[in-house]
Amino acid sequence: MAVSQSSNQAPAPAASVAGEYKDVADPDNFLTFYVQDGALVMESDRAVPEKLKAFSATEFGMEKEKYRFRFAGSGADATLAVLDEKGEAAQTFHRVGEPVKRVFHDYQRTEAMIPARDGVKLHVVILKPADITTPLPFLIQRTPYGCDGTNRASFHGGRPELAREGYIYVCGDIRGRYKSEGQFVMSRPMVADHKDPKSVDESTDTYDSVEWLLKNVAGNNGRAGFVGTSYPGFLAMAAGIDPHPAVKAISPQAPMIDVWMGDDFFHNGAFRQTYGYDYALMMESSKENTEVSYGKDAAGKPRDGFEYFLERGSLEQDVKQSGSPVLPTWKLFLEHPAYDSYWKSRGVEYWLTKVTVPTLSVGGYYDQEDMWGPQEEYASLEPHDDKHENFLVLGPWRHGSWAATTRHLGNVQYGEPIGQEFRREIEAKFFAHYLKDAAGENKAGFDLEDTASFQTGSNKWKRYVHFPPEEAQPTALHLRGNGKLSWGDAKSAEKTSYTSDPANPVPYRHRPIQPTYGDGSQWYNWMTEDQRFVTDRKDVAVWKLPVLKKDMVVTGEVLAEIFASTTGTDGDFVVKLIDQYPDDDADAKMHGYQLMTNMEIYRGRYLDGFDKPRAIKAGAVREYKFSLHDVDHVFKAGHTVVVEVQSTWFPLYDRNPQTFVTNIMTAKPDDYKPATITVYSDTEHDSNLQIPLMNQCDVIDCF
Ligand code: PG9
Repeated sequence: MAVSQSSNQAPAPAASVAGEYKDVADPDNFLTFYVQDGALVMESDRAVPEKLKAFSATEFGMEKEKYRFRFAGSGADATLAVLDEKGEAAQTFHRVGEPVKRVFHDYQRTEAMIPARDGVKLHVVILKPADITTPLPFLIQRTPYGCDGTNRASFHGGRPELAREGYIYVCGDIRGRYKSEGQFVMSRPMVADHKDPKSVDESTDTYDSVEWLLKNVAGNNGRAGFVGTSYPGFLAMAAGIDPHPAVKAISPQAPMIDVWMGDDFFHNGAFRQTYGYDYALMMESSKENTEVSYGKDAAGKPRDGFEYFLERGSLEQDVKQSGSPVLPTWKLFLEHPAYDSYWKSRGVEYWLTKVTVPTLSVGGYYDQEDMWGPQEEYASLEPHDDKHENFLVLGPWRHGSWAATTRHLGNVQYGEPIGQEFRREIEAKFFAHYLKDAAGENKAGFDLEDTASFQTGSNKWKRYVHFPPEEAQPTALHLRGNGKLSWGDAKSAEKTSYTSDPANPVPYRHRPIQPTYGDGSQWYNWMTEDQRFVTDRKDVAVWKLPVLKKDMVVTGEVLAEIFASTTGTDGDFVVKLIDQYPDDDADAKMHGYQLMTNMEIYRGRYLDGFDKPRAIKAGAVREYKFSLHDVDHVFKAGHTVVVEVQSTWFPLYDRNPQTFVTNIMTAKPDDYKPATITVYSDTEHDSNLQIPLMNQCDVIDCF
């Protein structure tokens, strides 16, 4: 490549490398390079234009970033390697055309401390487009994760479509976090008595923030929208509870709705040991995020979380050996393991009794943290949706991964950049429709009647006038003897037994297990991991249907109805619905792959009510009925349907001692005992999964 030298001898960029470059591995990712004022400039959909420093004739980089761009070849044959910190090529791009310049508004950044009704001051960063003169709506995100880094580049980087549309973007630190005053309370209960100036919660703080912004930020159009993912998703939901009249649209994305019932900290009473321990440590050790470590092993390598939590035992020991004071949320876990008023007061579902503002809930079928929240939020609001303002978007995303522009999740390919499609076709249009004044492409384009779902297996977007669609027929898939599944129920008594030993629990993902958000953590994609790594264990009971002759389309909620006994007096039930790919699948990575489509756990002590932990009578057959949540999946002809039941899922969930103790959080080593679990299949005890079939006749006629 020919590169001319500038007068100070630094290599100057060559116009010959200018162009649009496409990522070889991720074909929806592009980078553009062009020469401006003698320097090479890089921009992309998400990256605001930045001048690059020339390190050599072919190597350029950003001042503050460690990675560099290395060009080779020229013109139509030019390639680009993005080098990581070690100088190794992490990504390769090919030149595909002339440079493409995007729209980047000139966002001006200011900060303010907003007084809440009780005098506590809440910190916000405000980004206002200086290049748009018409009044604009507010787009607000409130967060416990810190707003200091919010600027023009981060807005374009995180939400490129919304940044391009032009909003007065506001990031607010919530009470007690980062630069806001007051006390942080994890999943702060809603009190929502807006008439009492002393009573504050996230919805009143939201209300006060909107009120102040309307009066103090010139050039607003009197409307506000809220967006956020996960904790900020919960905060976006809070904006819709007794909302400020200026709030015209909210999009709670992966919001937690009830952290005991089915989101971050417990699922049906089973404690999420790694997540509960790690998250409280991260959030409550200081006002800012703290890094979590499980220490090093004898060889100086990071410890495997599986061993770390197994050795310590119960949460009480985790806390004692942490070296940290007992943090407020740990205390809550230790003293309130059951669903009492402490947890109920944190449940947002109790407040969702009307659709106060247009609401776009977004959730991932593979959300490892808050899969349940968005599904439950939509379902709670739906009966009250007289004006068709309750919308749902579901797709095969992990926690928040609709923000990315990729075509796959872990090993599973979807063939389209579904996150980008959602952001462009639904999210950007939703906010423009409800918040913007002027008619424009996005304002006019919002056409979602109710639900959009990216159906896996067929890998197609579907739209439903209601979710689940009326055509879906809940159909019993029976767990028979000898590892067989059948659509017909058992005529004779059949059963399946396995022994579960808390000393040797089933890992929930491949080991080693890193701290949740630690270096190299494999937490993000564990729900799409191939289940063959545990299927052959003796403590995992497995049932299969014969290979499917026709596609089986499953859309809606899957329910587990398991009749089982245990030789112990307490126990957990994990049920997994799995799509087993054929050995000759077109995608070599998927040969024989066992992909979970639905999964959930239930803690047996709560059979009489989540607030009433009781011992189970040893040997008695009991019914365990619980939701495996929504799905929209085509089990393709040639695939096999598999169901697995097991009683440990460690260390995601703490181990159940399997002998009843008053408080599992403080269980002693001797309390943990093996137990034999028997799953029944007979006319009285018909263990089955209710599968919402869209093409029932096709499927049942197959056999
Ligand atoms: N999953 C996180 C969280 C939300 C709410 C409570 C606790 C944790 C999050 O990603 O924000």
